[in-house]
Amino acid sequence: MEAGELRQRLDGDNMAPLWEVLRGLTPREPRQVIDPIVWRAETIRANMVVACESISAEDAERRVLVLENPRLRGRSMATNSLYAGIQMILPGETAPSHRHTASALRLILAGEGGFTTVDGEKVTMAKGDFIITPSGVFHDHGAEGSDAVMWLDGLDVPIVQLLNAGFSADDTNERQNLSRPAGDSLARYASGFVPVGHMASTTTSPVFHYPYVRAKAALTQLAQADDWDDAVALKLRYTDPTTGSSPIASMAAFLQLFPAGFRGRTYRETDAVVACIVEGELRVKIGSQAIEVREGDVFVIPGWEWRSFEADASCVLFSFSDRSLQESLGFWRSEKAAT
Ligand code: 1HN
Repeated sequence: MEAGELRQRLDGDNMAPLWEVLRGLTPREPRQVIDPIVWRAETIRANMVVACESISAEDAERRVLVLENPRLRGRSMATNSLYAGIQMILPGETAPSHRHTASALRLILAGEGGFTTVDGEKVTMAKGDFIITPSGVFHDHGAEGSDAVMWLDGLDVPIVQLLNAGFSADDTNERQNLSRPAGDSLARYASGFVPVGHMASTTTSPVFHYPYVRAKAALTQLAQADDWDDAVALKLRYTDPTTGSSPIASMAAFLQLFPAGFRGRTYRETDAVVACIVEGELRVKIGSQAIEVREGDVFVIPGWEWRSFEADASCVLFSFSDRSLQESLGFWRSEKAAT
């Protein structure tokens, strides 16, 4: 039977010839299916000001500007596997308590007096803090000081969608009742101890607040060791201190220090990355594009695309990706360019 005729015959029976699509299903290497992109801090803030005039946090449930990759518009995706957005809460507002299957991670960008309550424990947010909301736990946010509070949200929404395994529910109260004192989980699980009898979870960290003061002290101390990687400089991975694994199974998050004068080697990794400058400035080469990024800029590096970093002054970079998921599946690969 002629190819077109066969295809048509099979089509009617919900079948298709594999030999016409095999190479597409198993490419020789990952193809570029998303674009590199930068969302500038000024643009984010300017649009957020207008959004704040247009809707309250209560009415919006979450007042968030979704960061969409130009190749994935309308799908709430920064990369194929990651959702990213910028959220703002004005003084006195509440983002009401709810829960869902998707896990969230947050990098606090601006404002004092913000808080999030995760599973009954309230956390005060400070700039540079990393906070997680594990799958299925109630979380609400608010701002109790005089500042508007803004942060970067990262969620594994596209992964949950792919698996079609998502549930969600609203809480009975706008704000959760507090069931544990502030600082409880940090003291309990991130002070070099775990409570006797604690059984480590394989999926989420019992610690959900990673204060920037602690992270910055670690970076500053480790910078003195001078053992920079030639591509990623000093790159640290956030962990569940009770297991050493990623705090969230589906997403990995990193904090990275580039020393003044760093000229990084070109490399590539299979995970697409969402990154945000915490302090300083960076020149990033992504494929043939060169971009300069400053504090508060958010950018995407497509998976398996060649990239390199250069810093004239010291720079702190936050990033997250699906690397932990890829690693758990045995998919993750990296490669440095020949020098
Ligand atoms: C969500 O619950 C939050 O809790 C932020 O702050 C962004 C994006 C998609 C779905 C749920 C939040 C979200 C979200």
